[in-house]
Amino acid sequence: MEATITAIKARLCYNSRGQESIEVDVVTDGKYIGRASAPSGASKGKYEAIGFPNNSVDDALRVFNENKNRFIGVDASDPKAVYDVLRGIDDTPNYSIVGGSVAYAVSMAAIDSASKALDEPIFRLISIDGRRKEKGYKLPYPLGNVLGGGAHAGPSTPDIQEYLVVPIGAKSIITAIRMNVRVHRVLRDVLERKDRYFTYGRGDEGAWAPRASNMEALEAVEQACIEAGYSIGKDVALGIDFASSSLWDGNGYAYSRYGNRLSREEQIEFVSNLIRDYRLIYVEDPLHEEDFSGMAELTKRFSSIYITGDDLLVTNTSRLRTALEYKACNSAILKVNQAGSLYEALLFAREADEHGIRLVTSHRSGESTDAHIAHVAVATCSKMIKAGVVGGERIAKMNELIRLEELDTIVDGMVTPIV
Ligand code: 2PG
Ligand code: MG
Repeated sequence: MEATITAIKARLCYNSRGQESIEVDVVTDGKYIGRASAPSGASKGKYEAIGFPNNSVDDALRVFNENKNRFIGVDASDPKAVYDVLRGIDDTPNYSIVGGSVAYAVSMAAIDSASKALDEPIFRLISIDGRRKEKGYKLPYPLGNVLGGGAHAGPSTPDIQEYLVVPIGAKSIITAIRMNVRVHRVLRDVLERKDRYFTYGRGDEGAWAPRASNMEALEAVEQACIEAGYSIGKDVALGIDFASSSLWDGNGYAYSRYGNRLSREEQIEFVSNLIRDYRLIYVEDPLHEEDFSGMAELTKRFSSIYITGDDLLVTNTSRLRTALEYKACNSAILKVNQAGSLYEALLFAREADEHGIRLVTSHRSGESTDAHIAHVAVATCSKMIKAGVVGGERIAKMNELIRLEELDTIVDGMVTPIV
């Protein structure tokens, strides 16, 4: 069954941070409109697809408009067919001609339209595991960013980018989301008690952005889990995205907001101690994006928890192969816009999955209200989805998971085992 593209259009739109982005409408069979807009990161990996050529949405729109007729007649339900057209326009490794945002928005709008034309949910159209079609799909655990700093918040917040919770004890997506929301809410009270001037300010992803040191923040999150009535290690577990390429100054890790500077070896010990002391089950980019061997050291030490590559891998198959050689991680962030097109992201997911690398589908800090990545997470059998806890553009993904749970092809319950 095909869904033939009969019209396509791109326009300027805004993301959740108020930055200019691109939205694409794809029409198949003359009537099924699919729509998607491109997200954008604040802490970007060096090797990910660029957002826009010359940082200009206008330039991206111009290149798109010069080439848009090439998409007419293409089967929108086939991500490879859409990818082939995109690569006919731009075959640079990082989409420097048309921009990764066009690649993202076109490929997601195409599958969105095909889903309507063929009356099939997106996750079934792009499933990387054929057996799932018979066995049924499972839902990922929401990895909730409850407190943040770094590139996502202001100068007196922690240097560490994201303090995360995973509701490991939840048996259903509704319970899982409820638990994350509850921890986020109780954390507000904890932070208010610690600082009576706390403004309830939140960073780019809806996580609280308090004036707090890196350790005060972690202790507050732990405290919030306990006060919310959850047992750490049983009901919930903690995680951290260090986004440490933003801390790395070429020589060491500069925790400059709170006056600390760590050598590579000290950073490895710091991360190891946090994993042990706070029973973290998840650490993302604990070392900068070029340190494959340091990542391998942590993966060897802590093989049972998620040692996750984000900027390290940038959803790029050749980076993944290097990581596999080094055994640099056992888990990978999957961000479609890092790869550019949906097809390239799915290739990455398949290869990671085949090598036992656990996938974590993720939003970007600058988002739209689209919910497509909820489908990407289900289609790729991702163990977790990192999409924030509160805020319209964050909760859109959670609400889509709640809707998906009603479908017959979603087997009751969550992916297991989580750890
Ligand atoms: C990350 C992301 C998303 P950004 O580092 O994992 O949380 O942030 O989109 O700013 O790269
Ligand atoms: Mg990250």
